[in-house]
Amino acid sequence: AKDPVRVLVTGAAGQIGYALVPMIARGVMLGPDQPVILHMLDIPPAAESLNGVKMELVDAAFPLLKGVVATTDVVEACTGVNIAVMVGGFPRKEGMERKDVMSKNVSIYKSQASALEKHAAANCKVLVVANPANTNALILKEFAPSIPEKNISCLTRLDHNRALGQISERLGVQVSEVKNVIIWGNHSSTQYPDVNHATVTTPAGDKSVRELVADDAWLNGEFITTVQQRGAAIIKARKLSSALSAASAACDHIRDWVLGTPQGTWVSMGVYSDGSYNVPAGLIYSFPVTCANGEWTIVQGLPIDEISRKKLDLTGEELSEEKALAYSCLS
Ligand code: NAX
Repeated sequence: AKDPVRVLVTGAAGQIGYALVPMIARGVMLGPDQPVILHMLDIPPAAESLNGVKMELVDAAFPLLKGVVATTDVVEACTGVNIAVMVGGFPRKEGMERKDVMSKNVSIYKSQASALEKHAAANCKVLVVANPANTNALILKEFAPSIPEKNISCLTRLDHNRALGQISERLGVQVSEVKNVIIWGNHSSTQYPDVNHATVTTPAGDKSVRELVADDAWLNGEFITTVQQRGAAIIKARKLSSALSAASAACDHIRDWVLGTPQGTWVSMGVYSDGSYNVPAGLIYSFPVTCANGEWTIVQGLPIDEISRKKLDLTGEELSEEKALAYSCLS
C-alpha cells in the first residue's frame, strides 16, 4: 500500500473547504488508491465549525482517509504537508477599499508562506485558491524563497472548466470531448478565455471549435463575457459564491499536476511567468501548461493573433498593478 500523502486545506471551515475535503478524502484529487491525511486550518472564530467538519469526516468513514488534523495553529497545520491548498483568505466586504483587502491578504500570505517554508515537506506543491489568487500566490512565493517557484501556483482551472462547459453546451457535445481552451492572465474579470486552439474530438478526428461553432461574434463576445462573469452569475443565483465547482477544479488542478495531463491535452494554471508569450516575467499569470512527472511546462509556440495579444496584455497590466499594490502594503 502507498504511504499517505498529507494535504493541507486552509479556510477548511468555509464553503469551498466543505465541498473540497470530502473530495480529497474520496480520492478525487490524488486517485482512488492514494491514502491521505487531511490537515485543516482555519482561524479561531471558525474553530468550532472546523471541528464539526472533522466530525463529519469521521462519520463519513472514508477508507482512504488515514487521519485528520483540524487546527487553528499555522505551524501544526503546515507540518509535513506534501500538498497545500490555500483557500483561506480575507474576503472583500462592502465598502472596503481594494488596498485594505489586499493588505489583509498580503499579511496572511506572508505569514503562511513562512510557515510552509519552515514546516512543509520538501517539494511541497502549493495551490492558492483565495482571491486575489494570482497575487496571493506571488506573495507566498516571495516570502517562501526556499520553495521552488515551480511548486507555487494559483487556480484558474475553474475558469478553464467554465470555458469547456460553455463550448460543450453551445455545440451539444460532451464536455469530455472539448479540450485545449486557454485561460490567460488573472483570475478576475480581465482574464482572457481563448478558444483559438480549442478542439472537439469527433469520430472523424479533432475539429476546431471556431469552425464548429461558426459564429465568431459569439466566440469573441458573449462566450468571453459569460466565462469572465460566471462567478458573479453564480452569486446572483445562489446568493453564495461558487463552491462545488471551485472545489472540483482544485482537485483537477492538483491531479493533473501530480499525475500528468493526458497526451495532446493542456490545461490552464496560474504559474510564475518566465516571460513566455511576452508576458512580463515575475507575475503569477495563467498559461496553457502540460504536466508530466509532477512538473508543469508552459505550452510554447502557439500563434497569438492581434485581438488576443491585446487581451493578454490587458490582463497582464492588471496583474502588474496588483503586484505594485501588494508591495505597497508591505511597507
Ligand atoms: P468562505 O468565506 O466560505 O471561507 C473562507 C474561510 O477562510 C473561512 O472559514 C475563514 O474563516 C477562513 N480564513 C480566513 N482567514 C484565514 C486565515 N488567515 N487562515 C486560515 N483560514 C482563514 O469563502 P469561500 O467561498 O470558501 O471562498 C474562499 C476563497 O476562494 C475566497 O477568497 C474566494 O474569493 C476564493 N475563490 C477563488 C476561486 C478561484 O477560482 N481561484 C473561485 C471560487 C472562490 O471565489
